[in-house]
Amino acid sequence: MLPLAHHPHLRPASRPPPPGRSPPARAARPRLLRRRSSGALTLTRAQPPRAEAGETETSAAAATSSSSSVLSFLCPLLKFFGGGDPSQKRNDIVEVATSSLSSLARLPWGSSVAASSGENVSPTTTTAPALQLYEFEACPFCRRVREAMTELDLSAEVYPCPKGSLRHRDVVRNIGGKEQFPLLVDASTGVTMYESGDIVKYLFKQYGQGKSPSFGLLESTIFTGWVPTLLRAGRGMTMWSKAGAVPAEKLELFSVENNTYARFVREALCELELPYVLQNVGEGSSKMDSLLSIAGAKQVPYLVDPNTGFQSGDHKKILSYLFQQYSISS
Ligand SMILES: N[C@@H](CCC(=O)N[C@@H](CS)C(=O)NCC(=O)O)C(=O)O
Repeated sequence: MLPLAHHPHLRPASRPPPPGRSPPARAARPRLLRRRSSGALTLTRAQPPRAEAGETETSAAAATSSSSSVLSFLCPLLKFFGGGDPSQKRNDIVEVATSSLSSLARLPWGSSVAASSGENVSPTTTTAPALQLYEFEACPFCRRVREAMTELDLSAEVYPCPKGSLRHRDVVRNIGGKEQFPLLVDASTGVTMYESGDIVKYLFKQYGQGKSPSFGLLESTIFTGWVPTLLRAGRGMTMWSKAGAVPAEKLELFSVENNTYARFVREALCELELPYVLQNVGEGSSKMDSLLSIAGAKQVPYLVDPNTGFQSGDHKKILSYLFQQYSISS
């Protein structure tokens, strides 16, 4: 299936793109059933699996709604404090310290594989995963979904939707009628859904081979989910004002959700609104050998840009490459 952002029946954007930037894509709205879940709207074409009996639906819903309100206050504040040009030279000590503390706050989630997805993925630039995730890096609810994907050893096409997004937010509105993140599209089952808790349960039901989300994953968002958002001062939240054109081919990132250095690269890809294939390679991943053969080492982050041939496992080189290559001036 074509990624939604590349759907052939796309309408022109309501906002003009900046120079050198492709026009935003609009996907034809799929036929969706609507149901109420946890007080929020979930959209689905096929009925997603129900939550396991005994799962803490109510507490997760309560946690979700209170953390939503915390964030609605936090996000504009972070934009104020965390503003600035993400392409500028950074203070390495502050960067590594804040990202390491973020990783600590999210232990033990998103580091290792808990259940094999059974996904037969060969991580090459030609493989298109069936899962499409519309998200932004700083969003704690999106983080929970990426953590679950790491635990399930799942890869996904990521369509970053930072604030100020020129393309992907339009696509999300067209699919589900509102800008809410995360939004998951599973092309292999036809399921399309909002609500991070529902998405995590769906992924485990569909790809977890009987396993459940790891202890506390669903409930943890209210406690420490916001910590990386806060510590990273809004990095991976807002589109960079000089973000340039989108390349023909998706970039490919080997990443572990809770890795200190992989976080920097995901933040940059988000700030540039660059779609990419996220190859989650947590500890125990079936894709480790492929990473070894591509990168020469089992290390993350590792970025491959099929548009230019750029490949690197050095996060500083990757950041400087991305902000140079994909700025308006390039
Ligand atoms: N209950 C939802 C909450 C999702 C949510 O509030 N997401 C925020 C981002 S953290 C959002 O979509 N905000 C709207 C925006 O960014 O425009 C979930 O768990 O997925």
